[in-house]
Amino acid sequence: MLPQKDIEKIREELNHCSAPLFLFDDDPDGLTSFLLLYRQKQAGDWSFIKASAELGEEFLQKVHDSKPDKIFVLDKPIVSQEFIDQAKVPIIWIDHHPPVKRHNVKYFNPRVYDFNDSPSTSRLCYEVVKQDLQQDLWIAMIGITGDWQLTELSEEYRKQFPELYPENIRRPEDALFASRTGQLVRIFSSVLKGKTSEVKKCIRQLMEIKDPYDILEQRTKEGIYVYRHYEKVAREYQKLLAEAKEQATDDKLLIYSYTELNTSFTSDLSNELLYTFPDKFIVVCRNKSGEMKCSLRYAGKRIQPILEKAFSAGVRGYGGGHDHACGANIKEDDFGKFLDVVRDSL
Ligand SMILES: [Mn+2]
Repeated sequence: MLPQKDIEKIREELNHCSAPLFLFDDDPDGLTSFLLLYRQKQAGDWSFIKASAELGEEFLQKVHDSKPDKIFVLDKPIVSQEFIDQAKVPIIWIDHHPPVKRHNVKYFNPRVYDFNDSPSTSRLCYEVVKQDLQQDLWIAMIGITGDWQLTELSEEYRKQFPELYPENIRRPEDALFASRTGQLVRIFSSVLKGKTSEVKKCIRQLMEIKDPYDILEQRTKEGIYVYRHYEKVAREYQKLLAEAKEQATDDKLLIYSYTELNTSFTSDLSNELLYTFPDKFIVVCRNKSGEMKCSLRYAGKRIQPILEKAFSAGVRGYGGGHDHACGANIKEDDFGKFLDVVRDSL
C-alpha cells in the first residue's frame, strides 16, 4: 500500500484543482478508479484510454480541448515523456504496474516502495476518498476483484452486501466467477465495450448510481440502461466463449483466435478460460491488420520470461504485464514461431 503521506498528497492534489482531466485505463480497475475520484471531486472531464495504447502524444488533443488545470492518470502502465512535457499541466499519475521513471510528473506507485506490493489502482483511490465516500466501497471492490485481488476490505463489504460476496470466497477467481460481485465486474467491463458514444453514456450512468442493486436488479433508470448494455455485450461474449471452449484438447496450449473489428474480448475470455482450464496455457487473440493482439494466461509459470525468449528468438512484436497475465502483439507471420517458443517453454 502507498504510505499515508502519499495518500494525503493525492487527496490534496484532488482538492486543489477546479477542472481536472481524468485519463484512465479501459478496464474495471481503471474505470472504478476514475469513478471514485470523480464522485469525490464532482467536477472535471474524462476519457478512457485503450489498454493496448500507451498514453502518448495523440492524447494532447484531448488536453487541448478540455483545458484542464490538472491531469489525473489512472492505472496506465506507460505515459510518454513527450505527453508529460507537452501537456503543460501538472500531472498526477497513480498506478501499480512495474514502476517507470519519468520527469515532471507526480508519480504514485506502491511498487516504488516494494516491488511485490501491487494493490489495484482502485484500492489506492478508495484509500484517498474513503473518509467521505464509505458508501462507494462497492465500486472499489469491483476494481479490486477485476484485478484478481483479495483485500481486507472484503469484510466490511460483506457486512454491507452479504449476498454479493459470500463467506466461502478464498481465491480471487472465486470472487470473479462465483459471486455477484464477479457479475458486477463483467457489467463494468461491458460498459467499456462497444461504440464510444454508447460507452460514454454508460459511464455517465455509473457516475450517478448509488447502489449495486440498482444495476443488478435494474431498480433505477440508470441501472436499467447499464444492464441492457451489459446484456447486449454478454450475448456476443457468450458466443465467443462457447467457441473458445471448443478449442480445448489434450494439448497444454489452448489457442483461440477471432476476428472482431470493434470490440475486444480477449482479456475477459482468457480470464474465464483460465478459470475453466486452470492447467492450460491460454492464448486468446484477435487478428487485426496483420497483428495478433493476444491475451496470455498461465498459472504454472511466469509469462514474461517466455515472451522475452520469443522476442529474442526473432518473433516480431511486443508485450508484457503481470506475472500470470500478459498482453502481447505479435506479427501474424511470426505467430506460429511464437507458439513454438511457448510450447518449448512449458
Ligand atoms: Mn489495475
